[in-house]
Amino acid sequence: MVERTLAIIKPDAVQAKHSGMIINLIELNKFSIVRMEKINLSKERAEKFYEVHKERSFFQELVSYMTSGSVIVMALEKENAVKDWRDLVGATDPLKAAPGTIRKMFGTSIGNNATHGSDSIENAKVELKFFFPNL
Ligand code: IDP
Ligand code: MG
Repeated sequence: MVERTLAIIKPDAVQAKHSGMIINLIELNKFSIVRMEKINLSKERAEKFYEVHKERSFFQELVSYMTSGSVIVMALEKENAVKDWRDLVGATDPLKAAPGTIRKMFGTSIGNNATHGSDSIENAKVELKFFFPNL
């Protein structure tokens, strides 16, 4: 089924000028970029986006990281986009991520892990609406 998912190039990867290489991987893997925008998240928006993690010990660290610089948000489309994008992104901890994944290549720690991907079709819809209400 053709699906859409939300991708974010996180501040560490934007700052390190890895966005071009990440976008190249997105296209090499046959995703279509339906929308793309470079933005700065406010503290309030970052807290809202990661609301499910608000009780976690790393929540404030996560919010301060996600507001530390620009992010690039994208709506990606292809067959099985949600799972395929998570697979390309790799495990949360770059040290545990498989070779060839974005986090293995560009992540530097479990927090600074270069990219975000929606984890289910339902969450993809919610997350896409959060950034692209008119999609
Ligand atoms: P995911 O991005 O692979 O779905 P989640 O467990 O949903 O991983 O966590 C969301 C984000 O929170 C991660 O991508 C990472 O940036 C950050 N994070 C997760 N675990 C930790 C941690 O133990 N310390 C610091 N940041 C973390
Ligand atoms: Mg997650």
